[in-house]
Order: sequence, then C-alpha cells, then structure tokens
Amino acid sequence: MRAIGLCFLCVLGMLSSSVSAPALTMDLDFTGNSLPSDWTVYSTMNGGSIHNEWLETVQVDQGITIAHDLTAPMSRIFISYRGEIRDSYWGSYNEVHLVGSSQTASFVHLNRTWNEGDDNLAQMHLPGEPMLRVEYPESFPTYLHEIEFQGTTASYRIIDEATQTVVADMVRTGSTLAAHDVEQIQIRALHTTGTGQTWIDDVHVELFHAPEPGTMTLMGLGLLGLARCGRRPGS
Ligand SMILES: [Ca+2]
Ligand SMILES: [Ca+2]
Repeated sequence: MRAIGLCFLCVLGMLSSSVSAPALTMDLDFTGNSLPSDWTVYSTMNGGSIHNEWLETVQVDQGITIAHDLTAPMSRIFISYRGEIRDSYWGSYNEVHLVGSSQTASFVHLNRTWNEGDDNLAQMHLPGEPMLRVEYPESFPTYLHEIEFQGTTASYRIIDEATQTVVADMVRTGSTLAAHDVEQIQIRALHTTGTGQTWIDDVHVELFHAPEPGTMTLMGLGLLGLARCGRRPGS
C-alpha cells in the first residue's frame, strides 16, 4: 500500500514538473495608442510614437522603443510581431533586444543602402558569438517575426506574411547571456532616412518560468521513485 502511494506521488511529481504552459502571455495591439500597464515607453527620438495603433516612425531619425521588465528568471522567451521596414539610405529598422545586466541579445531586421547596397538584412547577435546575418533582395511587405530564446540557444525567423515565404531562419547556441539572465525586453522601430512608415504591431510574448530548485528536486525524486517502483521485490 505504501509502495502504491509512493508511486502515485512520484507520478504526480513528474507531471507537475513537466507541464510547460507559459507563466505569462502578453498581447500588444496598441489599441487607443496605449500600452499595457506593465510596458513602458523606454525612449523616443524626434517624435517617434505610438500612432495609428502601432509603433510608428516616419522619417529623419525617428524612433520609439518600448520595454517590459521581467519579474522573475525565465527558462524560455518567445516573441512574435508583425512589422514593416522601408527603403532607406541610412536604415529602417524593426528590432527586439533581450537585455541582461551587462549583455544584450539582439534580433534586427533592416533595409539600408549605405555601405552594402540595396537589400534587406536580418541579423541575430548573441553575446559571445559571431553575428548571424541573412541578406536577401529588398522588398517591403508585412513581415511576421518569430524569436525564441531558451537556455543559451536562440532562433529568429522572418516570414513574408502574404506569401508565407520564410526569408530568414537563424539558429545559434552558446550565448553567454542565458534566457534566465534576461531582465528586460525592448522592442524598437527606427527610421533614419527615406519616406513611408516603419512600424511594429501585434506583439505576442510568452514567458516560461525557469524551474525552481524545489521543482527540480521533486522531478529528481519522481524519477528515482519510478525507478524503484519498476524494480521487482527482492531484486
Ligand atoms: Ca494595432
Ligand atoms: Ca535600400
């Protein structure tokens, strides 16, 4: 009877520690040109603003950055958003930065003519690793961005929303900044030269808590207990 009870507790421990629902889900559509209370306007440049119910910058060094502070260490961070960049000499940017106390992981999509010619460029930079870059012919549809950071591995995918064409798909591991080190999420739209709106909208964030030491102990006990339960008496 005692063995059955122990096995039950072990299975319960395994189940409770393997559930992976996000601890927090956030959706920002900028309705009313406002932000949820746990997001702030981190900085603006030359009138960049929440306008037309999205993050909007039009031209000549306009930018806006919004930020959310994480209240606990996260094992996994997932962010998606929709955005457009524009033809620009110095650069038109959609950016996400995952900021730790001294290091930042960056996920940047831009167009620029300066230095390297007319193309779009996706960049993923993890601290301690060389920057990953994907260049592809410039075009200016709405792109869907998907960013995932788990442990020390990150991925960044950019998809042409209308045609569902994947234009960039980068994965890199070995970041010296781990997901549980991230203290703040920053999202930025920036436009330096050119005309037309650079914008970001429909931001979706999923945050998964890092397992607490007690949960890891419970899971370890669960594994140990299951091993014992599976052993025949006297073996
Ligand atoms: Ca919107
Ligand atoms: Ca260009």
